[in-house]
Amino acid sequence: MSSQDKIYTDYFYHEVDFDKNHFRYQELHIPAGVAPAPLAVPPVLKPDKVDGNDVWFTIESQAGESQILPGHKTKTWGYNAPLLGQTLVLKTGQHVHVALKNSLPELTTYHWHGMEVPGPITDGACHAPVYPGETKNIEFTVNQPAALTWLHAHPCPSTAAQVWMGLAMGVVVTDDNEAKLPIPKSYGVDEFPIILQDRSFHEDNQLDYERDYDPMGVFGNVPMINGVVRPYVDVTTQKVRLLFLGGSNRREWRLHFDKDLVMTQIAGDDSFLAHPVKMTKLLVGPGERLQVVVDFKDYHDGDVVNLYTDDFKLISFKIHQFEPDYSVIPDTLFEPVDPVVDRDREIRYITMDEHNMMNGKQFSMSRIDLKTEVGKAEYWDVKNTNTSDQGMLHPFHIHGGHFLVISRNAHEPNPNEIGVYKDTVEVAPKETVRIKVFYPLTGIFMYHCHVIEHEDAGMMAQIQVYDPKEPDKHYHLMDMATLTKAFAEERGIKESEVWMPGMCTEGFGPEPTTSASTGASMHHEHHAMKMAMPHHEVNASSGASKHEAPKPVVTPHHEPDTSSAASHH
Ligand SMILES: [Cu+2]
Repeated sequence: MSSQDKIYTDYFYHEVDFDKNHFRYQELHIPAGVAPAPLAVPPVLKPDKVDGNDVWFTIESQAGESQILPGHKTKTWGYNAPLLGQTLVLKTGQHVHVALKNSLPELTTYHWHGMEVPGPITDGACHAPVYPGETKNIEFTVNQPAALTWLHAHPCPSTAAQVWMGLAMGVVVTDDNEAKLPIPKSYGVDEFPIILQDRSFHEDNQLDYERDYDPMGVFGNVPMINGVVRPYVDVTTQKVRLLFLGGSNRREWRLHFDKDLVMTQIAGDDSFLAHPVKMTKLLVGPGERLQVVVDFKDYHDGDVVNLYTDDFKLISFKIHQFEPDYSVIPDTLFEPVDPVVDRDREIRYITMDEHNMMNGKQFSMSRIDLKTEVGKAEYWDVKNTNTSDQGMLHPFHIHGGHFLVISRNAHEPNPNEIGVYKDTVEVAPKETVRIKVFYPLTGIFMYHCHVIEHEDAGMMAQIQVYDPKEPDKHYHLMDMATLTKAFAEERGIKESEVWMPGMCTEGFGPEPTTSASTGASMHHEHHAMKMAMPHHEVNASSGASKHEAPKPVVTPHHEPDTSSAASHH
């Protein structure tokens, strides 16, 4: 029996843990007057220059305006585009030179999520700021299998705010293995990147992240799929490959088609699956990428097949005439290297805890939490310690490397996470996921929850991956004082007025009384942030301005408040 004969019909997670059951969950809706529109397919970014195996690109962060809703355009940010970006296509083996240009009014960083690049500068998290008007150059060799990875801003603790404005784009790695596979691969014809996001729009159709801020994670109430609210796809081939990217700050996408049309998952975050997995339901968490092939053979010219998240219609596929396609997805797509873990190597224990902590601590840019030798695989047991009945799925992500999922609570992992390189894995409340981690390159790398508000607020830590010849290599690291000063100068305000969503860790930021933001108010509370509030205290969607919102609950103690409606973190 082939692995493809079995069809899975569940999301592999318990419904009680889904974000829709959470405090302040926002239902999606289509605002009045939004007409169906073709799915935008980001253009492929053209290189500045190609010379043999070397290729040069410029990626420019820029501010612009986008017609997302009828009426006023929305002020947005993007890469070589007003919103999101173009798609960067790289080939395994290429040596890539990138000029990172910042034309935004404030500092940003360029993080290669899923790419095996050295840290901390090339990796592009908070230690690698590019200031307004500056261009910085990086280079790296692509040394990983075909995958959809992505580039996004990562200036912790303002990552979420910049991604919310639009700083995210697809980075597709191709290789010889993919070229040989009989799967759809005509970009924009039968292969579509699908960046799944949600946003809320305020007066004049503008985004207002600070108003929407919620340390438990920000939901938007309008879908934005490749920047389009109500997209359709013209299907002109029998088989179509969809490259889903979980680009929301918080929302999980629970995808399924009309009549439970089968999706054949062929790839995960950082590689193809060893063997394809057929399913009718697919959960895409923040930061994750999952590629599926759908076969429209039972449909005809004029039919429409819809893709939903829960019961909300997300994308319509309009079937046109197509040639029959007798190709068969092979039983083996990829042969992952399964590195050996040295017998004396100890298991690492990582916890994602309430109050946005990791291993009981909030993130500090200047603290190295772990050290490991480059190229040595090791097991990590990643545990979600949420115990309240509203505990969330936390998508655990590592920079700079990849992992194999070994087990969940000592049982088999989900079928679609076997034999695939991943960098982000959903961990359910009270669950321990064992992963086999492999860092191929040296540097300092973050690992964190990819609910972006959680990472900004502290559910993040750093590992130094060292060469044994240089175990104590010193890196120049960013710090909150420098970051706050830079944002103050760029925004023309005092340092004490700088608001960053998750600047909780080192005691910077405005006084609690001057801001309604739950996050800002908690900055001074260091390790005692109270992430949970009763419904009547703070309502992120109330529309109250930052000077009118009710005073958030701040508990200057470590003890969880068991009377609270939801103490997730
Ligand atoms: Cu989280």
